[in-house]
Amino acid sequence: MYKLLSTIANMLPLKYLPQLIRFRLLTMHMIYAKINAALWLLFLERGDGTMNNNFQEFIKAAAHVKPSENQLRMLRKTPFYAFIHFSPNTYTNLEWGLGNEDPAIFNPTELDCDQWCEAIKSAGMKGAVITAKHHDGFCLWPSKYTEHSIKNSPYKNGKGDIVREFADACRRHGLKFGFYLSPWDRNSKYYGTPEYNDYYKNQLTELLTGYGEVFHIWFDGACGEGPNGKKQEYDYEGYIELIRKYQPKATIFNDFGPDIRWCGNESGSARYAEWAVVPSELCYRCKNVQTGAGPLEGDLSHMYNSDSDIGFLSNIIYSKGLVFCPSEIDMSIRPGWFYHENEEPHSLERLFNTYLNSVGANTTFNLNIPPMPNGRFNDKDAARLHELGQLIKRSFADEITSRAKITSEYIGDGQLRVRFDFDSPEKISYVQIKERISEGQRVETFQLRRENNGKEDTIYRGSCIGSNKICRIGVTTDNLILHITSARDKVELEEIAIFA
Ligand code: FUL
Repeated sequence: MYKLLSTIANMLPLKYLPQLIRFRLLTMHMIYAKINAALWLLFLERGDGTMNNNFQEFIKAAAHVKPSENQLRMLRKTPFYAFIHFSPNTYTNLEWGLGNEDPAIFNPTELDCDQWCEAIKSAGMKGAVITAKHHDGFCLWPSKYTEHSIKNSPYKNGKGDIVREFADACRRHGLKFGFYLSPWDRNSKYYGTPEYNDYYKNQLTELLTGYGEVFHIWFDGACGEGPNGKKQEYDYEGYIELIRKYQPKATIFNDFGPDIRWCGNESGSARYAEWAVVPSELCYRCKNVQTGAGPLEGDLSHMYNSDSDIGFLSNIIYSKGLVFCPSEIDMSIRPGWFYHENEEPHSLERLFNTYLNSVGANTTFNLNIPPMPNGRFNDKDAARLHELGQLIKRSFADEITSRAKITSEYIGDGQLRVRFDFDSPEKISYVQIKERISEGQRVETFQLRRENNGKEDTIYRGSCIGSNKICRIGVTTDNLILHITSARDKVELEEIAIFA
């Protein structure tokens, strides 16, 4: 249609030039203004001549992009879990080992995985992921494929297996067990050659088949040089295939999916809107592309998967198709991932805020606690975890939702108002909202309001909700209105909970 209008415009006599220029400027403006572009979609035609998806159809399809069972389980049952970084770095004070460390330095004389699990549980976490191998290539289990492992350390005279001790302890304490197997390996002589992928897969198989059920498997994108100065081309597809074969219930973390993606920083900074429905080209390890291409022809290569706005409507309309891939916020309780004596744990406030901005913002939270050289968590870290768990419990202990009279009203499909009326003013500290994420993520924007003498004040403005949104408000009021101001399709809420 646009081409047709252009052709007609070009045929007009010169006296129509001013109108023609105005028409061209107007259309150019419309085409390049992403946000307003939707209005023109019905009139646009693709370069290859095929008609664009109808805008409404695409947005509706976006609203129905659904999580896999594994993703849903992770978001609903295990959104908060621990990371444990333990390796020769713990003894050399490094963050990235060189790969030539002598296994003899690794000697946790008081290793206590039960202490780890108790501390992890006290924070309310439901699982834990251990660095079975970090970039230095040292294995915390006696892998038969390398000598650079615990079997050549003094720990239990070379008879130890910390992955096993930890997996067993997790089970004793009702925690889910996961591991991180770094693809970057600064020790392996195979690194930088095709044999390395076999080496890596052999190690992966040992971990996938020898330690019971695994809930989460973590590999990062770090790809530096190995001992021979070469970089490796990782066979991620092959790694993922192995995991699906041996641990079909595990979620897989990688920068670009397939199941959980990186949030883009390691400091626990959550972003304004953390969509789980994102363009497939930015999360290209997710193979389950659930929509057709967006209605506008365009290119998202200027974005990185860690950009905060990758799920925004203004971007997804240029996508090649959408996938479901929530992000994970990973940070350490201390500045380093590994233990360094001169560091202190972060404040309770910072950790609690990160919890609200991750578990309470449609992402998962992977919080690292580094064991000390003796193999125990530092008492300060254990105490901080306990305080965090207590604060979370206290904050969400006093639910007052049932004291309210609740009325609700849909305004079309995309807008919804739910009103809570209390008999007398109540102190409200938090409002927790959950979309029925099993059916997709839909809410674009919402507000919390209160009515005062017939006038409504907005007390909280939010963007997406997704699996869980915690709004910290701190007001005293006898009424509260949740107004979903825009959504991609009919809003389906699973829960709204109000806490004093
Ligand atoms: C990164 C690694 O380079 C860091 O050492 C750490 O393990 C972090 C969780 O992932 O990619």
